[in-house]
Amino acid sequence: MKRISLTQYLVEQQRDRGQIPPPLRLLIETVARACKRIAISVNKGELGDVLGSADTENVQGEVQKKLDVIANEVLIEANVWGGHLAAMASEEMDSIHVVPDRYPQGEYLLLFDPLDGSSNIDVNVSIGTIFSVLRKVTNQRGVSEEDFLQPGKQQAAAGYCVYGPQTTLVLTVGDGVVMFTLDRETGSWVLTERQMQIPADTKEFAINMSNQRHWAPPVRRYIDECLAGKTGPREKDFNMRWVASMVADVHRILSRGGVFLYPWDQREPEKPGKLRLMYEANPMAFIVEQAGGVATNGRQRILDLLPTKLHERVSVVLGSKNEVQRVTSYHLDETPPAA
Ligand code: P6P
Repeated sequence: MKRISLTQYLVEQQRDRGQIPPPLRLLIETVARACKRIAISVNKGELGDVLGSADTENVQGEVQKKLDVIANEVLIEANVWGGHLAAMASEEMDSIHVVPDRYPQGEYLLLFDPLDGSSNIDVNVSIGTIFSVLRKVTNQRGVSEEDFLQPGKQQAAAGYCVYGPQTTLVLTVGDGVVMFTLDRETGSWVLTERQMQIPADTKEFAINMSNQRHWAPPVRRYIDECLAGKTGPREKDFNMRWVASMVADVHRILSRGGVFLYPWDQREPEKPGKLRLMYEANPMAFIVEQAGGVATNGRQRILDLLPTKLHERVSVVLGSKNEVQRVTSYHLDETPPAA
C-alpha cells in the first residue's frame, strides 16, 4: 500500500469522494495535530512532571489526573480559533465550551474524552483520546447543550488515538475505517491501514471479570458459556483480555476481532452502565460498525439511542458481529443464532 500522509489522504477524500468538506478536513487535521501534542506529554511521563493526580474532580466526580487536564486543554486550544466549530464538549468539563465571539463559529460540534484509561497513566499502560464530530443542525443563533443531544448515527466523523507501543490514529468519516501511525522522525501521520475490518467471529472476550457477581443474567450466561469452552455449549475455548483502557481494547478488536462488554451491573443499579454515550460509546460504535462489527447496549443499536444528557452513561457490547448478536439475543431472550 502506498504510504501517504493524513493530509494527502484527507485531500484525496475531499477531492475525489466529496466525503470531507474543507471545514471537516481542517477539524480532523487539527484534532490529529492535538493528539501528536498529547502524545509528547504522555511519552514524557515522570520526566515531564505530568503523572499523578491534579487534585481536582471532573463532572463524573472522578479525581482528574494531570494528563487528563493537559489533554483537555490541548484539544480546546487547538480547536477554538479555526472557525470550523460552534462548540466543544468533554468528559472533563461540566458544560459545553462555546467558541468565543472573537472567533468565527463553524457548523461542527466536537466531543471528546481527552485521555481515556486514566487509571493506566501512572503504570505505563496504553491510554488514548476518543473524539466524535456532530453537525449543528438547529438554525437558531448560538449553540447550547441541546445541539449536542443527537443520536450517534448523526456523527460526521469519529476517531481515536492510542498512545501505546505505537501512536496510532484510527478514523472514520462514514466511508470505512483507516489507520495512521505516527512517524516520530518526521512528525507525520502515515496511512498504514486503508480498510480495517472486524472478523465476524472471535474466541476472545473483554470484560472486567471482578464484577461477575454483579452482572445481569444474560451477561452471566454469555460469559459462563465462554468459560465452559470446548466442553460447553459454545464447543470452543475462549481467551480473555482486559486492558481497562477502552481505546486499547477496541483497537485490539478492530485489529483481530473480539467482543468488548461493559454492561449494566447492580453495584449502581440506577446507572445504565459506566461508559459515556456521547464521547465514548457513540464514536466507538460508529467506528466498529464502519469496520463490519456491531455495537449495542445489550438490547438496542447504540447509534440509534437518543441522548437526554451530555454526560449520560450507557451499557456497551461491541465487536465481532456474531458474538455481539448472540449477547444481544440473550438480553432479548430470543434463541441465539446458530453457532
Ligand atoms: P474498570 C477507563 O476509565 C474506562 O472509562 C474505559 O476506558 C475502560 O474500558 C473502563 O473505564 C475500565 O473500567 O471498571 O475496569 O476500571
